[in-house]
Amino acid sequence: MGIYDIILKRRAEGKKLLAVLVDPDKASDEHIASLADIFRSTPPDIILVGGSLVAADTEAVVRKLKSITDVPVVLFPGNGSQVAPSADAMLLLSLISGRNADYLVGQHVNSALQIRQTGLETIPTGYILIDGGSVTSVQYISGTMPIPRTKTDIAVATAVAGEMLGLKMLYLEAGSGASQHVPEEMVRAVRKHVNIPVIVGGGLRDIDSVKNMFKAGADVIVLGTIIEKDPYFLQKLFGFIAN
Ligand code: 1GP
Repeated sequence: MGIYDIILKRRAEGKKLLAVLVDPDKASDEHIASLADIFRSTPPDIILVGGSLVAADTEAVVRKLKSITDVPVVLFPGNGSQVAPSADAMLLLSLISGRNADYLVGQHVNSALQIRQTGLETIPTGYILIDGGSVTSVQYISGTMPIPRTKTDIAVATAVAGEMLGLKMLYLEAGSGASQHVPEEMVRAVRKHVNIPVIVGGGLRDIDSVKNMFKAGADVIVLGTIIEKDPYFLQKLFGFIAN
């Protein structure tokens, strides 16, 4: 079963998914060893690998992760150079909140044939950047303006357009390390208007926020910075989920 089908199946069963984002530039051997330790008892559902600006060899990092865990590894590429054949799937992200043709379709054209040769499962995903209270790497690198936090109607219209265009998932992103996560009200409104899975990430660093995002209708939550700082946060979160 492909990764997208797993996500749909879990959703049909009323389950939520947790994804941990690994930035290849921060994936030191020490960090991967601590992830290996934690994933033995509290594995996330998905590992995302990628970043807006990556210097490290993504394929090498994917291989290391595959050697320490059976958790599916899904590419979350900041651009067309982050294709790693050893991954299980790739989010084919189109930055639909922006008006920069390069991130809407240009990077995809550059890497399409290479991706096809790898045989990777691709999951077309509408990437929607929401103002997270500070300028994030993705905003700067993509040269796009995020949707203002108060403009729920624009977020909804963008999400509906993405669904109508045939995208299979939506990713509401405040940006890695954002000072504020995506507003719950916005997640709730988007959830109400679309049927495809909704991923939410950026600036989530406490249990209540994760809980509230799931309650608002997120199907998948992405945690990056908090796990880099405190990998054992996953255990605390599992404790909460178990209770
Ligand atoms: C970034 O949504 C992810 O693309 C994760 O964000 O690093 O803030 O958890 P954080």
